[in-house]
Amino acid sequence: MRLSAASLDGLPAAVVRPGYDRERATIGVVHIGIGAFHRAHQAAVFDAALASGDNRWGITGVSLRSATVRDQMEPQDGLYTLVERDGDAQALRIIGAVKDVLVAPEDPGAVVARLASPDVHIVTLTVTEKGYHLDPATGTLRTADAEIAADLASLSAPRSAPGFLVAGLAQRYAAGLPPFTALSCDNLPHNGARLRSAVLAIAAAHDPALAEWIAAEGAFPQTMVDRIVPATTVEDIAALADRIGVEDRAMVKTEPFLQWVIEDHFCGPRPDFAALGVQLTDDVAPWEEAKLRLLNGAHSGIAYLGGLAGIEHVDGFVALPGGRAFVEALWDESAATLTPPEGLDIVRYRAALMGRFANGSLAHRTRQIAMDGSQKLPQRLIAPVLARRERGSGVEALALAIAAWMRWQSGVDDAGEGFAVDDPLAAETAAALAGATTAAERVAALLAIRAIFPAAVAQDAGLVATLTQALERLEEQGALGVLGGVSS
Ligand code: CS2
Repeated sequence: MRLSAASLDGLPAAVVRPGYDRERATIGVVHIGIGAFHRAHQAAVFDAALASGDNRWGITGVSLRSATVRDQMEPQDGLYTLVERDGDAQALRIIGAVKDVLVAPEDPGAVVARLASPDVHIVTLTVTEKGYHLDPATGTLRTADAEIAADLASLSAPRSAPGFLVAGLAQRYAAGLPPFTALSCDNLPHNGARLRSAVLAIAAAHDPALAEWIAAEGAFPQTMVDRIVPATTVEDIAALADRIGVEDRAMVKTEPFLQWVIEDHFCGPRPDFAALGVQLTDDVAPWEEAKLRLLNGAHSGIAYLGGLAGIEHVDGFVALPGGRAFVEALWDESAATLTPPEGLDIVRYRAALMGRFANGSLAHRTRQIAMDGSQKLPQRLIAPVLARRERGSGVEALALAIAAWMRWQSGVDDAGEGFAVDDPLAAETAAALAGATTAAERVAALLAIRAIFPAAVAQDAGLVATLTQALERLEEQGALGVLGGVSS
């Protein structure tokens, strides 16, 4: 039997159920990119808004590519279990906020119509870094990407996330409705500003008056989102079924921690975010920078070093003395580049982060984090490297993380096992490496990829030497050998 509205009553008493009438909830949110992260993060917050008695925040989820999530959720009436794991402890809560899921390629017009609904006030996005089609190093729109080229030519059947937003906003404009607030919830630097510029570029290509209206009336607040959400496995689904007596193919597993910081700039209604534990602030940038450089920066270092060494999960990496020492050393370097916002104590933040990484019940795969490194490196690792070089400070740990990414691009791990490099720029990194025969040549060839590395990196001879040395050591000793020598 599947989880559904009909099976809710039979669940064990310990499972928390939606404490509100789902039928009365109207759809005030459209979420683009309904993967596990949204279901574990923003949807849990909107679900709490509904439970508080504000029935405006039901969600339409949109998948831009496959029908998988719709096919998992529809037979379950949109219900799914949020499994919060902390060591041996586990809390189970059924989320009822998602009212329906639309698969964009099946019916793009239905998505646009939903975006133009007068009830919709907020559009959230988790389409991953590459879903914005921006040059990772500079943030400029990649107009040659097929989806963007298509949306620039016509919006009759949009394909990209920003294209859908423009089509929905165009219908609202024509109907005399106000725009919605668009909330990027991806780990991009200045995510609101980057989304806004992509939307304005596409809008301007179709109708300058529309672009002006969006620029003047719309809102694209910057956000920082944080919750570790490993991909669900078949074992997770089987274990939950044993526990609750029904099968839930849309379940998500996560940690107890959840943080959402939003720039206080909306152009329409919103839930009482502060009452829901969301931080509203005038300046998200310092929160975002701290999170990207400490949490995500360490994650990427762990992903490539751990991946090369054949370490499957994040907790396994930080259980190694050399692994933990590497993370601390990277944090020492990156933390010195931050201006922490009021209310963020970096020492406590680091200690809490290490505890989150060590959570052994999450099984967060290094391979999952290793995906799309070209899109992640600039804000996580390259930005703090450049900030330190400007001050003449050392970058040993950060350079080791970048060198591990470089070695990862070869598609062979330390045991000689081949794997596919899962990255939108994989063809470019492979082409760069093809003619290079030494570590120095490999570093030079990869640093020449301008979409990832600003010219300042290749021009810094000292930095190039540090990266080359790190890559040589990884090639000679393997990641475990190098980590064995790291102490903090
Ligand atoms: C991770 C993030 O996969 C990755 O790149 O670094 O998804 C990370 O788990 C989240 O940003 C945590 O908030």
